[in-house]
Amino acid sequence: MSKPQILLARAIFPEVIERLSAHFDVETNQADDIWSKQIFIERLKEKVGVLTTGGERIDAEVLRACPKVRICANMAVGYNNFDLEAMTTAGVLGTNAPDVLTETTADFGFALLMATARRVTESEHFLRAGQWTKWSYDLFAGAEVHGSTLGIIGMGRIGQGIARRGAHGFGMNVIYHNRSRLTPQAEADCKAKYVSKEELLRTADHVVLVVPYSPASHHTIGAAELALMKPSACLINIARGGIVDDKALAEALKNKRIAAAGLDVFEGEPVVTPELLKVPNVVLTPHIASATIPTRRAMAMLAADNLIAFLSGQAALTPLNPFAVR
Ligand code: 8YV
Repeated sequence: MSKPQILLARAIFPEVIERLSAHFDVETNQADDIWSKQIFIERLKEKVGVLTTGGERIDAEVLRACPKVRICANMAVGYNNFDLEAMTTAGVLGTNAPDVLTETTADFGFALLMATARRVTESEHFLRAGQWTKWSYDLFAGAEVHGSTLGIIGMGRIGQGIARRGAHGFGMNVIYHNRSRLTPQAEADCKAKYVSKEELLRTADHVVLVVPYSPASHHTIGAAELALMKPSACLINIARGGIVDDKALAEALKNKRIAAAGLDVFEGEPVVTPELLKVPNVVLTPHIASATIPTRRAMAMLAADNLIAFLSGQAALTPLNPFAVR
């Protein structure tokens, strides 16, 4: 009997392909080509499932053109590349990859905060350019991290991981804003106090963004919000491009409206707003917050396990729209 056909949209760990190949007839993309939507549709047409990364959009057009597809397994916790409503209407299951990346991503959020506050990359560029001729008392003086106020917008699993690092590791005063308040126990675990978004922006020394992207969270931080922040504050975005108005941020950094920013995600990535590339007080990384080999392997394996479970008639492990299923 022939095996069900699935598609892997991007290059992936060989051991994940091996695992999937025991169950499916697998079309891979180990050359890691970035396919146009048309090519993606061509490849997907005859498949019942697909392993996507955050880069492949699954919308009504794709679903109409590929009626055999039953599951799209995202190798990412964020799933704003899925039109979940269209998927539900079409009876297609979406799954994401939560939990396995929480601590790694929180580590990186903290790394970006540290690098931004203490001007790590800016000072390294200076040194590499041969500009370091003498020590001076204020050379690359940055912002204090320990004991400062850490404001977290978006207090899901990753936000709580960052809060724990700040409160327990660095003695920070943690405040947060979220759609809903944490339980008293969860607040106590990360020593975090719930405040309004406005109070957070006005009082935090460091603002870290960890909210999922949706039309409602588009430009959570724009010119008006930047205007509320302390001139000495740092802004960190490890959430999604589009949560911050990158043009407004570049302007705020240029005018020293805020001290610095650390960005792992961008509007229109992998293209970066050119104005951001011109300002020195921003640390820029190419969407690598979950990028350790064990974590990326666990994300890919979870996506693979979702495909295997669902397509063999069992419940998916991390479903997003479990009632969609045909
Ligand atoms: C992924 C991410 O690496 O999980 C997410 O939501 O942003 C990253 O960890 C990226 O989306 C590629 O799948």
